[in-house]
Amino acid sequence: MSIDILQLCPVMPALEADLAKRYTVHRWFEMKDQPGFLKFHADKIRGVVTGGHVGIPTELAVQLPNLEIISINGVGYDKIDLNEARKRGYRVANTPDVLTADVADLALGLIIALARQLVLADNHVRAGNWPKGELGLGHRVSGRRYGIFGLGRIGQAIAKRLEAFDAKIAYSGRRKLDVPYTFYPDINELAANCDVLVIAAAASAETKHVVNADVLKALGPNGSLINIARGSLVDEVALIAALQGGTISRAGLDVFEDEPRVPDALWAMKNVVVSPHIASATHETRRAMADLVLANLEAQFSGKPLPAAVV
Ligand code: 8YV
Repeated sequence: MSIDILQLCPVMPALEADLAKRYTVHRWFEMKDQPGFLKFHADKIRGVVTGGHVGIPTELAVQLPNLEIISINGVGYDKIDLNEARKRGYRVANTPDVLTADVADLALGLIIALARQLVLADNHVRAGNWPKGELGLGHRVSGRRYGIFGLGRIGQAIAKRLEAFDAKIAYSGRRKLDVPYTFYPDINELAANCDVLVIAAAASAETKHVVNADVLKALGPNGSLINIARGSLVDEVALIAALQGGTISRAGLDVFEDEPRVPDALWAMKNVVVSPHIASATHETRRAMADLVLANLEAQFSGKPLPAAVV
């Protein structure tokens, strides 16, 4: 008998096809009558497939009495109530490691795009402005001071790439690690001692708005902020004020507090580069993530250990 899966958000077409081959998939995000679906089919659902940026609202999870596994197409599990999972005894699995390189690559992309004005330069040429005027000078990427908040798998991959740019690397995190970078226990100190502050920590109650007005002040008028982690780590209102008032110089952002809403004030600024949460969005990585999503489901339904269990 086919196993019923609830899919909470779109995933790459190849994963959609693979899921459809193996399971009966119910597409929650396209349903016109979600309460009606739950009334008649909630007890059939044994698995949920969702994105890291979507997770599952607890009020939905509690309505799935036979849920066995939430398989996340992503590494972040901040939008999932792990206590509820432990209490109810269903599993939560994610896709770590396979996306680390891509996310680190995008961090470097944003760093370079911002300092070297790549987006403005592209617009300048496309608008036919090259013969008419100067773009203005950018800033050097190599040899500068970089502060990484969160030196986990992704933070370390960013540091490794920055080493090739002769960067002076410092970091903050839960604890000092055995790495050749300067450790600052406090993010304010990290911000005060770097030119580019890179946010690479997981979202949690502890890290919510960890980048606030004080941290931005410490980063200072020549400082840049890069965020490839989660929007919730940065107080967006404080960030907009800091960019508008010259408290910091620039920001490169792949994630936002209320996605997919990007505040107009951010779009309007030339010293900001934005991307639509694409850090893991390559064919290669999304295929590897898809394989892990499938492997986690497969393991659960055949009683084997999960390849990437969170709970
Ligand atoms: C994805 C992510 O954008 O891994 C995560 O936690 O946020 C991203 O990789 C998303 O989860 C795709 O579904």
